[in-house]
Amino acid sequence: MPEVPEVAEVQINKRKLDALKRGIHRIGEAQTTPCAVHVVGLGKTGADVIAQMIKDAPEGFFAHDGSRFTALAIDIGDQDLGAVHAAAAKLPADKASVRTVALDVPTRDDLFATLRRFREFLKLEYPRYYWNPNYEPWIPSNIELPATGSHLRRAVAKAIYGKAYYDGARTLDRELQIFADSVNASTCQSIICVVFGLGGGTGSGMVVDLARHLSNVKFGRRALVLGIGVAPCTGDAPEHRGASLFPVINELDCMGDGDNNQGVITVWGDLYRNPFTGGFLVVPQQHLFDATKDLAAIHARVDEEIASLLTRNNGADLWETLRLLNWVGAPPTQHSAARTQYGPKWAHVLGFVDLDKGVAVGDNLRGQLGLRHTYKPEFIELRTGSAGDKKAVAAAAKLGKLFSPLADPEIVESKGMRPGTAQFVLPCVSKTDLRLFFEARDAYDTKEWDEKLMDHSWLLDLGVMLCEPAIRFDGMAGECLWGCACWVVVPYQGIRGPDEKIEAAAAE
Ligand SMILES: Nc1nc2c(ncn2[C@@H]2O[C@H](COP(=O)(O)OP(=O)(O)OP(=O)(O)O)[C@@H](O)[C@H]2O)c(=O)[nH]1
Ligand SMILES: [Mg+2]
Repeated sequence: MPEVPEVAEVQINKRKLDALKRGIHRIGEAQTTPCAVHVVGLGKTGADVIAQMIKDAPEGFFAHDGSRFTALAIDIGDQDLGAVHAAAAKLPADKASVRTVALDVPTRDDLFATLRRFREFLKLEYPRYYWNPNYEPWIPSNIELPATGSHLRRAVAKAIYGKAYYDGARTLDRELQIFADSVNASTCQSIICVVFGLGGGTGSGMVVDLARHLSNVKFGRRALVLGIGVAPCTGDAPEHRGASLFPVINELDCMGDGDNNQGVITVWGDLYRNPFTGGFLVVPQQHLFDATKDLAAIHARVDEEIASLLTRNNGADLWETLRLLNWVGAPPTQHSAARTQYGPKWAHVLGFVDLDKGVAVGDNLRGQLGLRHTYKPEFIELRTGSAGDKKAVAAAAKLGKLFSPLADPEIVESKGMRPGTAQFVLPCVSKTDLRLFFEARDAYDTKEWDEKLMDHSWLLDLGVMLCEPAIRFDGMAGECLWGCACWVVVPYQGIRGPDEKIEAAAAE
C-alpha cells in the first residue's frame, strides 16, 4: 500500500469523518428494498441465535416480494438444535429455508480412514494444493474421542467437519450448496452472517474451514459474509475461556489482517483469502455477566441483541452498520467505492446497554467490553428507539468520554429497537486491543505442545501449527507438523503480540 504523508492522512481522515456525519452510509427512505439477512449458526451459540431471530422476526419480515430467509444450524450432537426446529415451524415454506445438521462423533477408525485421504480431498478442491509426501493426520492416532454432545477440542471438531464435508455422503458439502442456492434465490441485497462462540470448541473449530468453503468456494467471494463471534466471560466453563482463544484469535487475525492474510495466501494459495468479506463482529458478554451473574440470562439477552441487529428494519440497520464500518476501516488511499482491505484493525465490537435499569454505560465499560487502553475509535454511532431521549443523549456523551473518538458520537433513531435499550459498534479493533488476546496467550503458554496442537484448527490439514515458530524460516510463524517446510509468511513476533510490560514502558 502506498505511503501517505502524515498531514495528508489527517486531512483525508477528517473528510471521511465529515462525510460520515453527513450520513454517507445511510440507505435513506428512498431505498425501500429490504436487505435479506441469512445465517449459518455453529455450535450452541449459533443455533440459539438462529432460534432467537426466528422467534423475534418483526412483522413484515417477509412482506417484500424479494425477501427471503435462509438459516443453517450445524452442531456435533443434536442437544442444542431443538429450539431451531421448534421456531422454524412457524415460517412460510416458500420464503424461508431453515435446516439443521447434527453430526455424530465417528469411531476413531472411521475418522482416521477419512483423515488419511485428506490430500485427495484438498487436491480436488484446489489444484495448486501441494501433495506433501510427509502428510499424516493432525490428531494423534491413539486419541480418545469424546461422546457425541460433549465439548470438543478444536482440532477434533475440524476433523469431524472435514469428514462430513469431503467424505461419504458429503452431507455438509450438500447443505452448504442448499444454503447458497437459497441465498441466491433472494432478489435483493443479501448479507450472510456466520455466528459462533469464540470459546466454543465445536463452533470455533469448524468455522475456519466452513467459512472458506461457504464464502470462497460456494459463493466465489461474491457474497458479503460477516463473521459474528460471541466472546467468553468469567462465568464460562474453563474450556470455553482458556488457551484455545489464542489460536482462535490468531487464525482470525491471519484472515482479517490484509498483510497477514497475504502471507498465508503466498504459501497456500488464493482459497485461503479472508472469507469474511463483510468483516467481523465480536460480541462481548462480560458487562452483562457482571450485572447479573446469570449465564443463561445473559445468553438470552445477547441472542436477542444480535437477532435485533440482524432483523431490524428488514436488515437496513445491519446494512448501514456495515457501510459505516467499511467506510471508517478503509485506508486513506482507497477509493470509497472499493471494498475495504483491512489492516490489523479488522474486528469491530458490538455493544449494547440499557438506558433505564440494567447494564448502563458505566465507568468501567471499556474494560468490561474487553478493550485495552490502546483502543481509540474514529466514530461511534449509538442506535436507539428515540433519538431525542435524554438518557440516550447522556449515554452517547458518556461513550464519547470513555473512548474519545475523533468525532463526537452520533445518535441514530432506529424504529425497531426495544424501548429503553441502545446498541453501538466500536469500529476497527486490532487483536492487541483485546484483553482476551493477552489472557489467552498467558493460558496458552502454560500448555504442553500436544495440548497446544489440539487448540488449533485452521491450516492443521496443511501441516501448519500457526502459533508456533516456523522450523526452516527464521523469525516466521507456522511450525510444520511433519518436520518439513510447511509455514506461513507471517512474522512470529506478530503472532505472539507485544510484551505488555515493554509496551507500557515505551508509552511512558
Ligand atoms: N450469546 C450466547 N452465547 C452462548 C450461548 N451458548 C454458549 N454461549 C457462549 O459461547 C461459548 C461457548 O460456546 P458454545 O456455542 O456453547 O460451544 P460449541 O461451539 O457448541 O462448542 P463445544 O464447546 O464443543 O460445545 C461461551 O463463551 C458461552 O458463554 C448462547 O446461547 N448464546
Ligand atoms: Mg456445544
